[in-house]
Amino acid sequence: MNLKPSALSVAMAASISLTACGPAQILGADDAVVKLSPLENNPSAGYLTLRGGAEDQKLVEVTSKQADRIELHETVKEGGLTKMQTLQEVNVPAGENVEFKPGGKHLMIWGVNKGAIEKGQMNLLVKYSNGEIFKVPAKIETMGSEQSMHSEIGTDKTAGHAMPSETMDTAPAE
Ligand SMILES: [Cu+2]
Repeated sequence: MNLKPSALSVAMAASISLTACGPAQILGADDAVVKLSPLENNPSAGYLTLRGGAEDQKLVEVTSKQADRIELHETVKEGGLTKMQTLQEVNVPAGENVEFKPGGKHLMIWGVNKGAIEKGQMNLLVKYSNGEIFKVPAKIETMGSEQSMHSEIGTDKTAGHAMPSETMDTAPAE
């Protein structure tokens, strides 16, 4: 099947923004969580929701003082193969929410510092193309405590969330 859910959700969002006459949504980001990799040298995954403002923006960078490096990634399925792509930026249309979630867009985070892990909390700095930077608190949870790593990242064999350039050869999901 070649359903295009993205086109559908864009259409739905457009009709909502036409009928809603309230104040324009304010640019920001929230709902952040970091799923800590159980293996120290493997990257952790991060999820959050970007909130579009009055004008179209792009997410250009996410950084943190409590981590060595953060990349923007997207898990994509192509003919039964699952792979991760590095994203240079993410479009955040005016008034729309862009969700980072398992199996889709996510943050890949290297070197979360020990102090943050002990506190169970870190701050993400979310930078948009207009230059605005938002500090977003993220709860740090251990990957695989209540759910297996596979179900966290998606339905595929992305255990350990291998390095970004790697293509993962997996059986079709579902
Ligand atoms: Cu990734």
